[in-house]
Amino acid sequence: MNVGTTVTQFIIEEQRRHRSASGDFTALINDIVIAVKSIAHSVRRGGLAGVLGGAGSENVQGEIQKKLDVLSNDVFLRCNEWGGHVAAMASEEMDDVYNIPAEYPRGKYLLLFDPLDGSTNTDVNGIIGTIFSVLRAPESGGRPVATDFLQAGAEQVAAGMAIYGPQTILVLTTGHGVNAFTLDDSIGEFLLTHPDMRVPEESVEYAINASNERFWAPPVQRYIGECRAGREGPRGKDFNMRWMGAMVGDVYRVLCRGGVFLYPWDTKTAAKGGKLRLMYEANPVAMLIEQAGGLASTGTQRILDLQPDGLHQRVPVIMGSRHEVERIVAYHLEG
Ligand code: P6P
Repeated sequence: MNVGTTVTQFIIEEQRRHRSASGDFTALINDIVIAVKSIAHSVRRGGLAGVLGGAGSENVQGEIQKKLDVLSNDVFLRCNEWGGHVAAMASEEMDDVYNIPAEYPRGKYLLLFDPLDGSTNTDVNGIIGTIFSVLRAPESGGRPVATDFLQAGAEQVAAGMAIYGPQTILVLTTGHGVNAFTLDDSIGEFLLTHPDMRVPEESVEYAINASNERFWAPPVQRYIGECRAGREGPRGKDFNMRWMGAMVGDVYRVLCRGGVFLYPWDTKTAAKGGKLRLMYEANPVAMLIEQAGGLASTGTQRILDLQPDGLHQRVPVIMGSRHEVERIVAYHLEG
């Protein structure tokens, strides 16, 4: 009986096809996958395991941490610190860089992650997920510092996200397209179910938190207004709106059937630079979207070109179907 293509088999076969990285990379992805499986199990247990509700602490963002935020962050650290593939880690939930304990060897990659994206959904059984990004560590082999992480998103070696929904799905890119795997609980393996995902260039769906409309810049107000005007308006067709409160869920829908996801510049979050974090949210998801043929912009700049100036830097995010993002960027250029 054919088990199907596991993530490990896929990565190894992809490396053979592209004569790329060493087994070190495969082992790193395997450690990340184990962390995702463990988080998925805790998410599924929820109230049965006493992991819902607040942790009674705040993260570097000043956000109240959920118990699952803290648990997921700890799982990522435990699963990735010992293998000798990672030189250091950074997370939405930690102020500074996490250096590998002295008893373990340092590896050649930097791992960044949002261990639980959309965690305000945890207590209402909503969609949540994990986002991760892989960069190269300094060749010096020394103990990385925060500035070593400040690489443009275009430098990412790999990026991915897990969606904890009706299925547990892992979406992965190593720079050669985007593939998604579904967790088969009966054997505890992610199996390839969505090969070579492509974002349709056209779409009639947009995802935005519409309650912020009064805070948006005019180009976004114009674009969303035209979508809302439907067939009677300048677009001449009706649009649909979705908003899951978890970027991983909205972006996975965009990968499956097109659309545009926006958390644009607004006067409400302008002082902080935006809502979404560049290094471990926008960059990895932008790599997935671009590798699937879509576009990812701040509205005026390609996200993957941005030179980061801080580990927890925030940016406006507009990403998805090529023609829709191009239209929004054009509206920004018109002012
Ligand atoms: P709002 C989750 O907190 C997150 O970072 C994204 O995953 C999500 O798209 C967005 O914020 C939701 O923001 O303002 O609708 O709560």
